[in-house]
Amino acid sequence: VAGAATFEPLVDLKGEIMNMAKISESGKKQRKNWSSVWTVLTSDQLMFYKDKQEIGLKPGGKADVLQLCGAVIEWNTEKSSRKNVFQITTSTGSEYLVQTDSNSTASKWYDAIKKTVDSSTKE
Ligand code: I3S
Repeated sequence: VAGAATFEPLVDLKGEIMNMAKISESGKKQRKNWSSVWTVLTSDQLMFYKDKQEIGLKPGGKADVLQLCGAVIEWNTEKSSRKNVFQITTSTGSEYLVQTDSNSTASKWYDAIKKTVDSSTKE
């Protein structure tokens, strides 16, 4: 149905552990502090959960929820010495670094997030 909300991810990706550091909040720089998070992608959001048990619970939990509409995703080699780092900048000016040592896992998530950014931005 045209215009109906869908929560099916374009690419089914959920519940993988990655490292995440939020480096700015609404345009304000924050101290980099890496943490391990369970990462879930939906049709228009990316969620970072500290606790696997919280995946699938209603919003309002402790997850970091990024709206991907209007976001930008780019590989980044400057802001960390770690490998396979990409940065997501949301339309509200928050910046997140995401990283995992596995090249293929990082590429898979990068590609899926990019697709989701593109599709949710043109809607
Ligand atoms: O950009 P920085 O300051 O080199 O980032 C490092 C810091 O976040 C560091 O925390 P402390 O400032 O508490 O030492 C982290 O432990 C490092 O992992 C950060 O560097 P990398 O290159 O891992 O992002």
